[in-house]
Amino acid sequence: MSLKHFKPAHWLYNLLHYKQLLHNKKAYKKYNLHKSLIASVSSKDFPDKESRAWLDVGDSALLAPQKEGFQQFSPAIQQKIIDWSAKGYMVLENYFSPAVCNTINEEIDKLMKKGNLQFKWGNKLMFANKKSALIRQVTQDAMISQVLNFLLDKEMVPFQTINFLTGSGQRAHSDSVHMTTYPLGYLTAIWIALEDVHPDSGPLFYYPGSHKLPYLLNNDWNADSSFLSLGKHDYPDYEDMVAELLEKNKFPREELIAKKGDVLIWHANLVHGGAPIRNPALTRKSMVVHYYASDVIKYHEITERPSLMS
Ligand SMILES: O=C(O)CCC(=O)C(=O)O
Repeated sequence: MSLKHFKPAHWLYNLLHYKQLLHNKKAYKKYNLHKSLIASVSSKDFPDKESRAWLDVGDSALLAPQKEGFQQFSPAIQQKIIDWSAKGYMVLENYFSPAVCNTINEEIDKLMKKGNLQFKWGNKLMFANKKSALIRQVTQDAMISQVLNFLLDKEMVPFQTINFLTGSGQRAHSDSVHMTTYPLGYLTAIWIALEDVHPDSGPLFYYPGSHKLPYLLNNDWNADSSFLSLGKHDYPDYEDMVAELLEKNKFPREELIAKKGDVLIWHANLVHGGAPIRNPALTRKSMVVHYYASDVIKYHEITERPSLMS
């Protein structure tokens, strides 16, 4: 068993970062989870696996126009909100100006040159928001926050950023196995195109409507975790299962050939990934921000670790 599968190593790490776990305290109480904040947590601790988000329980086409705050949005955004329950994503075209995108690209360059930001897991630049006020400011964009808060009817708070210089090449997955909430459904993400996307650079892809699939959690693909260790299956087993599910349900696949400044917002359970890179000479500069609702239990199903929020 490797150390990363050994839960007591997580508990020790959690203890050393205890302050960053306090966000879960109220939510554990609210949802009757009687565990220490440093303990492992997974869907096996919870009584149900259904989203309680209002636009999952009901349909945005019917509910959204009647909701207070809907009128604050432009007619174009109103339509995208109306389509949310059916599609599980929306694209805000031309949202950030080229100048803002350039500033983000320059900031990422600077952080890398100073040695403050390094590639992790291959091509991911993680948590630039913790290193840069400018990146933090982007994650707190007022209009985007209004849209996210409306979609989930909760205060949505940034958890992490991931910057890419090239396509992610990541196979199809749902974020909810990585960043999980109880109740389910209270995560959302945005992806910002920081340059025009070339079709050969490994564009982001997604399967409209796939957010309605049941949430795939550890019990479905890696059930044999014990008190001391995680289950024996590895991440590719999860990806194989998602691929099977997509094949069985015949979801259409769309690639986002985004323009610089476009923003994609996607649902907690929308299946998505990065297409294979056909031309390795091409960059595909982009930034992902994952947001959690502030008042729910936040954790990582795949590693059974509570999320650390700073
Ligand atoms: O940018 C991409 O290609 C995919 C990113 C992604 O899947 C994620 O951050 O969850």
